[in-house]
Amino acid sequence: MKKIKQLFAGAMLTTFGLPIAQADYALNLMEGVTKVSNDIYDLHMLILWICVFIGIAVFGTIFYSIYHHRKSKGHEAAHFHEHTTVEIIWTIIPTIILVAMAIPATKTMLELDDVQESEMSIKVTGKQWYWDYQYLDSGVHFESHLDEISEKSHRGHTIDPHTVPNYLLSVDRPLVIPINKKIRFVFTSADVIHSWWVPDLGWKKDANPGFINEAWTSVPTPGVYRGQCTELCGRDHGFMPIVVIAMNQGDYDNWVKTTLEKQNAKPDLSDQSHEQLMANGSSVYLKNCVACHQIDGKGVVGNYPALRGSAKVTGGVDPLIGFLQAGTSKMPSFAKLKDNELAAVITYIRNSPDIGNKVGDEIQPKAITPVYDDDE
Ligand SMILES: [Cu+2]
Repeated sequence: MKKIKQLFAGAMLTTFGLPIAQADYALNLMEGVTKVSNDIYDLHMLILWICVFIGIAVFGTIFYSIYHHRKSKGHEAAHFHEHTTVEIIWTIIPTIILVAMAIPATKTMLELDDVQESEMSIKVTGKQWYWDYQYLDSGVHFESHLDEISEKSHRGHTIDPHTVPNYLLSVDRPLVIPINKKIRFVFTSADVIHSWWVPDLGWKKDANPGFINEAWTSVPTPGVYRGQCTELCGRDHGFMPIVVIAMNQGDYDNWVKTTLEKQNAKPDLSDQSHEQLMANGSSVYLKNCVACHQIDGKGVVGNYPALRGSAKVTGGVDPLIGFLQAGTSKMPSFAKLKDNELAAVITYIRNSPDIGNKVGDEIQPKAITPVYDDDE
């Protein structure tokens, strides 16, 4: 089996240049790391082998009959209609096979859906175009965006994607979970339908606006598990990957502690240099603005206005701050950004050569006057 896999992988690589075929799952489903994913894999193999057996039995009989009872040998077709015994047999046997397949399938489905006795819960909200993770027990709450280098590579076309590690499968902030703990996920969406899928966990779940879906996992081995939003309809679902890091309970507890400390710390509102503001602003822009206004600030004609040369962007600072904090019917409010992030991104869009603006100023965090309170 391994040899066939290698041959297949080699053929895919030389014929189509597809390095993905080298992965272990090129020829079959991957087994995943959780008990549920292993059960799904076993179920899949069981059904597959039943199908293979039926296929061989049915086609074997057909080919044998055609060959051995051919006309040139002097055989003649039988002329009979209806045969009660045969009809009963070909009804009963498939029924037994179907029931035999339904039993393990139902067992696995029930196991998949059983979120009872979960030890912790994480709320996952799909947003255009990132994931929002809220740990309902500890209060940890953050957004998880496509990593900057993948973002720059796929939008700017200046970085060769082949040089980007885990291209389009890396995020700035991964979802961290403890191993050997039953974790319940609740899924919803703030805008359109998304679909949360990490193959190693064995399942995927739709995140629908206005609905809550549930799923659970318990990962036995520490590691990094990658996945993607697999919703089809919509522009950028392919650019909101998922990274799950499973770690020992002790490491996880430390992570929660440091994350909460950072999360609750007051933002640094001291003055920053132009370079600092521009670097931070670029990072904020890539996470929050680039999907609509594009990496070159030209926007999308008819849909998203250009920032390049825009009077609103290069004009008065206070109206621009107010506009970003308030949002419009077409653009969400960015009051969620901390004052230092807002100051940096405003500096960036007014001064970045990539965006095509050069006002020659810098906006310091202190200049941000809150329209809405920063705190949620
Ligand atoms: Cu999505």
